[in-house]
Amino acid sequence: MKIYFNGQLVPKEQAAVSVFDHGLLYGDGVFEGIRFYAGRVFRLDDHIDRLYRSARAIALAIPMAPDEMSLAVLDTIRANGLTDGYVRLVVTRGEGSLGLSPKSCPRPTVFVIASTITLYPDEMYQNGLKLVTCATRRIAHGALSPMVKSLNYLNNIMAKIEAEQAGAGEGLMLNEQGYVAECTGDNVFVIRDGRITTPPIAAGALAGVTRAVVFELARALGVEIREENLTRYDIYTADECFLTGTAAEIIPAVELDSRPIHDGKPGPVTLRLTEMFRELTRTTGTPIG
Ligand code: PXG
Repeated sequence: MKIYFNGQLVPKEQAAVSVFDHGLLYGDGVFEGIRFYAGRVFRLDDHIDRLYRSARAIALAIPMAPDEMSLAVLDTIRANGLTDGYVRLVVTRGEGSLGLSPKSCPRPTVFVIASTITLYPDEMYQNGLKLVTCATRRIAHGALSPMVKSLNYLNNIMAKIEAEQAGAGEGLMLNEQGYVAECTGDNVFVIRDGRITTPPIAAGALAGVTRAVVFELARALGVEIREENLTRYDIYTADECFLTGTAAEIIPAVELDSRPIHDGKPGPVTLRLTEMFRELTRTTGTPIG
């Protein structure tokens, strides 16, 4: 396996960050998870844009241009001879001395891993997954913007532990006001009376790349879609519910807190969107070359 590491493709064994890297010491850095399908990288530009926005928000100057970063992603995939898989792109504050200040870190660490991904079992796409509401609230904008895809995932990890302990497929996270924010690694949508609704970004959701694709697909289908604050009530009483994410794609959610959503089966709009999404992943994207 070849890893892109600070400008070079190196064997996995040589791709190691320092114990003084602030990405490790403080979770100081940003990342992206990107999928590629059938020799094309899905929504590469959207992921690169978000990476640079996340970095800007934490005052981290990425030492290369976005175009070069895109090429690094493509080169890494090609060097590993892959056509379908998953890319993890990470930029940390870099190596520095002990102490929070990024001033001791002269050069960010940039690495790209291209690998395969274990998908959720097919059964979950056919039958849907169960959600539970987590006691851990989504981090507030005033603490760390949930828009930043940072290396600080403890908030989500705490919620994920709760979901797993409850035997659920995913955990639903609320914000400090009690409105639905998102799941631990996915955005959430409900459908009622033929209209699709998802929480606004300001409710504490990440601006998901897959979320944006769903807006495009809904419009192509002629189905109304909007951003509006949701409470758990809206999910308990929805006709359909689904989650979106780079890893999950579009996956139906059929239960929240032991209450079946509608008839407890994936709904028709969710299934149609899933089909359309799969078609897009097969036919669009930046060629690996
Ligand atoms: N919310 C959060 C908190 C996320 O981390 C999403 C929503 C969905 O965004 P995208 O852009 O993927 O549609 C995410 C994405 C991983 C992994 O390795 C996590 C994500 C994406 C890819 C891989 O756990 N989270």
